[in-house]
Amino acid sequence: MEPPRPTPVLGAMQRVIPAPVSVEPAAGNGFVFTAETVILAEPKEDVMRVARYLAAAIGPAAGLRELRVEPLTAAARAGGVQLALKPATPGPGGALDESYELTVSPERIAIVAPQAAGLFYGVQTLRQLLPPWIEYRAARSDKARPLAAPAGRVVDRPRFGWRGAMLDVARHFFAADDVKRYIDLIALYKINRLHLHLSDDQGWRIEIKSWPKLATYGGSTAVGGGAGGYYSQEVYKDLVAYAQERFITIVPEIDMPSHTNAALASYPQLNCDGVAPALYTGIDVGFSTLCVDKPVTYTFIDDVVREIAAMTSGPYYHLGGDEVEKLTPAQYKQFIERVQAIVQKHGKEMVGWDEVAATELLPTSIVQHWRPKVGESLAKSRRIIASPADRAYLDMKYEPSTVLGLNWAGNVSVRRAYDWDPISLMKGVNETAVLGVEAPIWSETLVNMHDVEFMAFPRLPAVAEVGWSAVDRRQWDDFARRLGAHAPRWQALGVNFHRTAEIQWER
Ligand code: TNX
Repeated sequence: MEPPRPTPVLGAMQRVIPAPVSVEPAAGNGFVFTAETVILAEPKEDVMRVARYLAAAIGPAAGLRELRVEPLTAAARAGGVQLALKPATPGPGGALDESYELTVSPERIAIVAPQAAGLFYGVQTLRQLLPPWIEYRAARSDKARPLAAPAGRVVDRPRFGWRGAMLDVARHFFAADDVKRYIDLIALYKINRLHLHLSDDQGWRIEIKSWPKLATYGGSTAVGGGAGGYYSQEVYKDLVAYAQERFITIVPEIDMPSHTNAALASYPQLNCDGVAPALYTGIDVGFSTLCVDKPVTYTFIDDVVREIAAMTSGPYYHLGGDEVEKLTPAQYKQFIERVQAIVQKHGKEMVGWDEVAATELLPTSIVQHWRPKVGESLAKSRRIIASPADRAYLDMKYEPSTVLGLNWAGNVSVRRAYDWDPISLMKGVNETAVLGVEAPIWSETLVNMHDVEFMAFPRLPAVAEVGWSAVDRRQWDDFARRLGAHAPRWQALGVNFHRTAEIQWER
């Protein structure tokens, strides 16, 4: 028996965030899911993984519990939801090709991409084409619900290879399940890096087996004096794998030489005077520093980098390097260059906040621009991520009346978070040096995921589009309209988003 035809979701093709390269809605019926619908995937492990992700994401909503996944063979090319690879054209410098094409017709849904990553992004677009109720847990019953995707074609590829989010798990600790939820939410917007700020004055959040007190003592509190916490190595590895399955690379950061009170409190020998300070639960910055003249400091750093590098599948390691008030410029320079060599020795590419641009960097090292003013040293940097605080810091208040957040870089409305371009904003910087963008969330004022979500939504999708979409596809009024249409989906996902008056929210 034919299932009842659902009312088509008007304009679903027009709501995709980040804006694709091209979207062509087609006249007539779209694809209707039935009990017979199968996912046909090229029989390769990473493609099958995307297929299983898709099956789990939409199958239950369609009342199919799990859509069946079968190998895509020539004979099977007739119908279903197809995930297929096509020959890749290698990008400059062997860059990963994250493009995809998605075609929806009454006969089939086809996602074609050169790499599994592109198939995953095609799946995220497909998810956005489907009605928001698929995201409700309650929709995951065994009652069949009519589900359809609108007909049309999407051709898409990202502008930048680095589309990041950052979570400060040091000022307040967020447990692994919270981080997984954040990973799931950012994946919907095709973010592909999650930078974890794993240590700061107020807490050390990752188990280091050779220096166990870092986590057990240094991780025992948080801003305001709460309980703190840390990830065991098993839990961290599981997070890395969970992110990787969603094509997100974890970028671990252990901030140094400053922002290190938690480490200094855990081990007296890391202090120049050999005396451990008390744990710190305030929100000042710049006051702490590792003892850069002691050999033990570099033994400590080598151990930390080695253990973290061994657990991190991605190529990056972030050494922080920001807001150092207790060292001379010469001491700072020597320190960063020495730690950079340690990072390189352990096979990772160094990332540092923009202060590191004043040192001698290796060609592979990456500078993360954060201070709104662009300094001369940034202009000569060869690899740059744009996180200008007055645009991309999602811990800034939206407006003066926002209760959560800080405002040292001003208020960041959704429009401010959206209406900028990394290349024209960082004047004097070589265009080809810009790897992409990242939206950090610092957690001095954020105590749980409810708070984090309030700051991230709706600004995270705004920065995601800055990172993904071509300049000529980005226009504020159009974005604001698309964004308003995402409210029912966030509601279904249980996202605590800020209903800012800048946007007309769809109900
Ligand atoms: C500046 S951004 C900091 C952080 C704070 C943040 C608050 C950066 C490299 N340093 O230590 O948490 O401002 O917005």
